[in-house]
Amino acid sequence: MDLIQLNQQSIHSLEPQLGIPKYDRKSIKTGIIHVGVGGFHRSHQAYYMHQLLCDSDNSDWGICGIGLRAGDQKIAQVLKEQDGLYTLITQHPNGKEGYEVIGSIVDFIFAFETPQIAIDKMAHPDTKIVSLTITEGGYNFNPNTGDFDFENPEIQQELKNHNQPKTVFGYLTAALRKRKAKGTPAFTILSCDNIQHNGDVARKMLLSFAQKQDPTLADWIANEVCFPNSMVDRITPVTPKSAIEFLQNKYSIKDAWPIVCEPYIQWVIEDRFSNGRPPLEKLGVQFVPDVTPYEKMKIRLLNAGHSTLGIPGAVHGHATINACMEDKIIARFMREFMDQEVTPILDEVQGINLTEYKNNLEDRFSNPNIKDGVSRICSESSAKLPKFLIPTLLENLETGGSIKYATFILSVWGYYSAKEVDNKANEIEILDARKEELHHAASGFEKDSISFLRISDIFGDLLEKERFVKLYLKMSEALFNDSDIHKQIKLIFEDNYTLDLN
Ligand code: CS2
Repeated sequence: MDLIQLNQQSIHSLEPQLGIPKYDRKSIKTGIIHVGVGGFHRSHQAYYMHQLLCDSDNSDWGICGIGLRAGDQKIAQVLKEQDGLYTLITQHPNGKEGYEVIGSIVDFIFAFETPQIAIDKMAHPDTKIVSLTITEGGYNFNPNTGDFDFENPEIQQELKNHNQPKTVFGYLTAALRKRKAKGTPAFTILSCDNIQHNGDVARKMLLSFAQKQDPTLADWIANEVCFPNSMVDRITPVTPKSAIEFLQNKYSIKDAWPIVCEPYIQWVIEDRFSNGRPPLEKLGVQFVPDVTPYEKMKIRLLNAGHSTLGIPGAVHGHATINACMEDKIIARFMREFMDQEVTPILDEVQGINLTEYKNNLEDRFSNPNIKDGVSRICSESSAKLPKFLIPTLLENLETGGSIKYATFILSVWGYYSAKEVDNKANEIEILDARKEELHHAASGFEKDSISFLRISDIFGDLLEKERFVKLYLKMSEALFNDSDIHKQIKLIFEDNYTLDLN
């Protein structure tokens, strides 16, 4: 059978089992510009907007994606060939699957090649919101001090050349400068990254940059642009080849980049917008005055929970998060970490029973049809752990709480960075912008046992916390002698280490 190339023209000839956009995509305005159209954006925000667009009252809220980086070329090409359309495949734990063609991304600009078009689009009066999924690293802060990193050569270039932006900061200031000059109201900047106080961080970073580049503009941004904090959630693994093949074999559709995700979805946003917002509450999105307790709960339990499975799981030789959950010892390790180290430092979250939330996380991580790669979870740990895990450790050091689970993760991370192979001598796929530096520092363990902890912008002043350093050294020594993860975790359950220390 001939394959049907997924695009606007072919959409009506697709199988009836497949949901297709029930709105006239040509009449949609792009009220949202999104920077960072990755898998997560396509399973989460673009899915919400797709649902919203089914109601013709909301036709101002289509999305125009923007790709700033050279690496965005592939998505630019795919979305161009497919007129922004792609299939969202929802995988339920019981094997049920949902297929829906998402139509909310009605335009895409590969800004890396055409920066001025992107600036003009952001500056257009139709643009009401610029949303971001640029990853933890994209905010360009020093993870230890939280200050903007002016050393970054791209930032230095942008500071001099206002009209040749490279990073999101150059684009946002260029577009906002234009809006200010023309008297167009400011847009909202809506961060959708897994960073606590993501809106506040976006604001602080943009204002630091703008202040250096153009102080009058910085004042205008400070007064006119809202940066709501938000908590986002939907597990979205890297698209497996099998998903592409499945669509071809079962539905005869040629979709070069479908997205696979879990059924669970959540979005909690502070209701502070500069220039209007879509009525997302109709879809169950929660608008709250303060998102802090929600984001802290999610980042410290879900995201850190992922790392507490993935890092030991990688060394043990597991490929997926569901395999880590099937491993009773690693799964129990994660739950103990959540119960003993995270739960005590969380504030009460209105309407949420934490035990149920954690049970639900276990179910989500166990979903056998998501097959979330351990390599995705461990990717960019150098940016993730300072946000997801180390703050929990610091809070417990402060209050005298348990630190053994979080400390063990940092020890295993050091071991993993030094050896780069699992216990079966297979190479571990490590995706981290700082891989070399991590490897170099961690490999020094035998000569200088705290060499890894000396990466100060990751570990901050942990090196000065005696209780932590003693435990880290014992755990690391044990691991470097015998990297049997199960054996080492059992020692922790038996309280071997802490008894020793007191
Ligand atoms: C994961 C997240 O990459 C990670 O560290 O924990 O991508 C996670 O899957 C999402 O935040 C789920 O909402």
